[in-house]
Amino acid sequence: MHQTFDAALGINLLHANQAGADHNREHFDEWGITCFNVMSSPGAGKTALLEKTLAVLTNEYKIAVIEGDMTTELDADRLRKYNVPVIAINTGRSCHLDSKMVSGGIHRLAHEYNPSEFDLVLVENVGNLVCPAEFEVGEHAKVALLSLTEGEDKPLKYPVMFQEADCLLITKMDLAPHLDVDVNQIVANVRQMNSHVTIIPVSAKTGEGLETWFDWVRSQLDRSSTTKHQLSTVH
Ligand SMILES: Nc1nc2c(ncn2[C@@H]2O[C@H](COP(=O)(O)OP(=O)(O)OP(=O)(O)O)[C@@H](O)[C@H]2O)c(=O)[nH]1
Ligand SMILES: [Mg+2]
Ligand SMILES: [Zn+2]
Ligand SMILES: [Zn+2]
Repeated sequence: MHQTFDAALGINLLHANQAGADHNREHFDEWGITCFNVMSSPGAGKTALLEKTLAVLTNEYKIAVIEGDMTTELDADRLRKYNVPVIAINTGRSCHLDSKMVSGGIHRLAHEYNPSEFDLVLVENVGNLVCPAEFEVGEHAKVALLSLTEGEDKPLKYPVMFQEADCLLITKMDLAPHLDVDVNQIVANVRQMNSHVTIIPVSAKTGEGLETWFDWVRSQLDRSSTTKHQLSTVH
């Protein structure tokens, strides 16, 4: 975790971040957009999951991506193949996206498109199992990935990500026969940190579990459109 109080600036960094996150959330709500913050260690399969997700769900929803990487547009270019707006944010030396960076991204989206046409914004965070979970960006749900190769103990050693997640995908399930890894133990360790998180084992390679993941995404969008409808009938 980062030091969250900057003595030189005299401000609480997490507090300042929260104000930016609230601003982003207000925009998402005003535009009727649901936003997910997708987080994991480097290489757990975030971009692979987003590729599979865009291939199917762009038939049902209008989706945009905010792609956070320290350098390069490699992931952004992978996702542009699905004909969705992909806003690349290079974080430079920062190992997570903060709300100000995402704010820049969504204002660009609003400048180039009519943002009210979008249903879903997927934010791929910088690969890092620690601080992305601390810095809210205005998302409605946090989606964390843990790949089978990372080990059963990670939910215990890096608790914040697992405590904060609304949905936890156990990725690369196709590798299970090749590894000495106990998936039930991973699930038990995640549950110890977070009793209510939705846990979905998936493989972007074989497609295992992806329908369950798509259904979870659909359930989040259904819920937000119900809320939107209720709000609009109140006013
Ligand atoms: N066997 C297997 N490999 C996978 C799967 N998903 C992703 N990979 C591989 O894992 C590597 C990393 O995948 P990415 O999708 O780039 O991971 P990422 O989390 O986006 O990585 P960063 O953005 O760098 O943090 C690639 O070589 C993928 O082909 C899967 O379900 N099964
Ligand atoms: Mg990636
Ligand atoms: Zn604004
Ligand atoms: Zn960081």
